[in-house]
Amino acid sequence: PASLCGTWEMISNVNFEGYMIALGISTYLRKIAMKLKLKKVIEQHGDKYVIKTISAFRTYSVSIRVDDEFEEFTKGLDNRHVKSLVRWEGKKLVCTQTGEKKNRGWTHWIEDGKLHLELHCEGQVCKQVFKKN
Ligand code: RET
Repeated sequence: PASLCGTWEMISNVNFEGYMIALGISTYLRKIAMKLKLKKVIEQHGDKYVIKTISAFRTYSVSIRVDDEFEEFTKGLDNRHVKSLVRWEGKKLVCTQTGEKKNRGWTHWIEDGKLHLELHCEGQVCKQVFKKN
């Protein structure tokens, strides 16, 4: 399957606000976050992926091993501790984040040469698309 690796620039962002509200992110932080042009840098080192969400304001980085549950602290986002498990479901890289918030996780996949990311929490779904830099 097409590789997720590379540097990606956000071209669309639908319902980021709803997702952030579901996470309990403050109005103040949401206003800042909504204005950001996000970049994703995804690297693979052996069986490890590093996914960086980069903005001028704040950067969030996570290292994952597929099929290997880990403790994630969502530092600078909603600052929660979750148990995260990332798996391949066909061509999609799917993460479930178990913790205080129900139905929390994300899915990354490539479609038409673009990186698609769906973020969900409780009943909210945010859809972001990135083009290759
Ligand atoms: C920003 C700015 C500060 C407020 C919020 C942010 C959101 C970050 C998100 C990151 C998602 C990361 C994923 C990583 C996958 O491994 C932009 C840092 C809320 C939603 C899906």
